Amino acid sequence: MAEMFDDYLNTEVGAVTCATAAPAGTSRTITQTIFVPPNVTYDGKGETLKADATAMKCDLTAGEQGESQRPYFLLAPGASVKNVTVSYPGCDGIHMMGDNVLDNIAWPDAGEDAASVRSYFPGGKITIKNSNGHKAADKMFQFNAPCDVRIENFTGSEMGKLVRQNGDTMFELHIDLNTVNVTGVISAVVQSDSPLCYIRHHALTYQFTGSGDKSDRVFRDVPPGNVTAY
Ligand code: ADA
Ligand code: CA
Ligand code: CA
Repeated sequence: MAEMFDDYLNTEVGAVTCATAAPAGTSRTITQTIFVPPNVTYDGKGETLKADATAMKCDLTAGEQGESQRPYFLLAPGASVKNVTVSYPGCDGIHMMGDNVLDNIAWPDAGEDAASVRSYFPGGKITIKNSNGHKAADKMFQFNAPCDVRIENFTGSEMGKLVRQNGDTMFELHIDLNTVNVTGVISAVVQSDSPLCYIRHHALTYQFTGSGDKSDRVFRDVPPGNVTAY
């Protein structure tokens, strides 16, 4: 795996800590990305993680949009994380390679993004459930590779976009939003430039910042025929 993702690991992550020891369920500061091996579930047992800003290259300027920040977690294919608070500084959140589940994750103040599938990765089925995310100056969840995404029981506030398919990419992305409530949305609930972005939604509620009709921003630039309510 190290060879396959050599470029990514060297430029984006550096040294990693393998998630082997069982977390104590308290608060701790991390200085390296936590790597969760294939098909392993990391159970934080309610722990609060805080990134050491220097070691993790966190951007502490307003909006925290630096692109060289380390992720808190790197999830190998089939790996999952549950019961963790990713606190400020949010850095580059959680990187997912594909076929991952995030369950009961809180991002009280997301960094550059809260979770993403980078373009280096195969992608696959991604489930984000029973979670909440706040203060994402730009994107909450970012997808740069083909995925089948299910966001279920998610509450969020203050964000540019809940979901962003990487700008100018044309790959196929499926997004299912089930029981999702987002408030303080600045620019879109989902934004994509791809004609192959398909959205299904159920019990989705949203509130935009400012006044005026924002109805064309809910699924921004997504072909209306690709959106289904169920
Ligand atoms: C920006 C950037 C992409 C990618 C993305 C991300 O959109 O242009 O190349 O890095 O952020 O995954 O955070
Ligand atoms: Ca980014
Ligand atoms: Ca990012």
